[in-house]
Amino acid sequence: MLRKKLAVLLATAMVAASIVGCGGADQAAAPAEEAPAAADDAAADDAAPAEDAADDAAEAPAASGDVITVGYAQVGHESDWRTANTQNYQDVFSAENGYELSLIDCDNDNAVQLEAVRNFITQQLDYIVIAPIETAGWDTVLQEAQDAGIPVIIADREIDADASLYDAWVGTNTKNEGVTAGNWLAEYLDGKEANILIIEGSVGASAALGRSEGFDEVAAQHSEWKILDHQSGDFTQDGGQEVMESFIKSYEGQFNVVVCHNDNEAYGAMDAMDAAGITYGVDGDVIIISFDATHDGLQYTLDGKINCNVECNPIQAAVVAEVIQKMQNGESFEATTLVNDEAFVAPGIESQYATTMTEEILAGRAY
Ligand code: GZL
Ligand code: ZN
Repeated sequence: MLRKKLAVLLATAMVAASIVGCGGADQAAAPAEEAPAAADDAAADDAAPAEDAADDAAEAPAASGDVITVGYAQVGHESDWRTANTQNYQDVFSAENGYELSLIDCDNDNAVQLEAVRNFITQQLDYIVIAPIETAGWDTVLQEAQDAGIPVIIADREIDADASLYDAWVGTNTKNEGVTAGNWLAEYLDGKEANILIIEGSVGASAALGRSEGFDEVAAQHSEWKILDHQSGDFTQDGGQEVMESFIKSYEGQFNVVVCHNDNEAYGAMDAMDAAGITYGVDGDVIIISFDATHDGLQYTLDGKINCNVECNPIQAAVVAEVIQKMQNGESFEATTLVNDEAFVAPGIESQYATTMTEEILAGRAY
């Protein structure tokens, strides 16, 4: 894995900062080429008195071991997965662990998320973590954070921005999740026809784009498969139900596979199929594939209602905290860290791509 050159720059900047005393760790984390700017600022302030510089340096949390302030621009509260991810950040970035966490629930609204990040910059937080609602539109605000000398970690999802504009990435490979779902379906169908409906995640979200890309790649290898339709359910239960209701109107009796990009959409789809008297799961007419493998999603998988559930691990905060600690200490850190996933299938199904669910597995799950 690439070791970020920032560590060297950081160490240099830390020295520069302690001499220039340009304030908190965020300045100290600025790459070396930024440090002279801070020096210029001091010069511009008519050579701020020496004691101010010393005070500023003392304030640098790195020096005094003070609280590390972290801003987390969270996607929203759209799903059980998101709830587990938020709780995990609150558990890890706690006061007793030496942090002050500002977690902003951006309610799946891209404009709100950009504003939250800009507020973190204004507040001069030490670190900014972003779980991007959409992949696009990040270059400008990331440049602003970099100009302010605040390290940025992209978490959970991916963005379409040059990697030089942020400092680290921690998340899951959602394309692989889509490939796993497709490979499992091919193994399960064993050459039988599939007429597939897909309830996608939020429009523009890398998790939705990745799962679609991976599944489509496998689907393209199977001429006996047909994707009848696909529509976004926005990663919510209501969205899953609404999309499934419209699919039933258009395709009743024509489909035998429903792919839901997360568990909450699957719960909505099951409600819609129940209302229409359509059976699903291992003993039903329709195969359900879901993603996330949250607790309730795995309960449905254990009960045979969901045939295959591909995990996407929301427990990522400790990995992010480790990167922040390394940045704080001027150590080299992983630029990219993948959080691992696996897949689960209903009892009675044996698969080379997934683990057959048991009560013990469910009891042992962290979320
Ligand atoms: C995946 C994550 C997705 C989950 C959904 O990494 O971003 O967002 O699959 C959540 O449940 O809403
Ligand atoms: Zn095939």
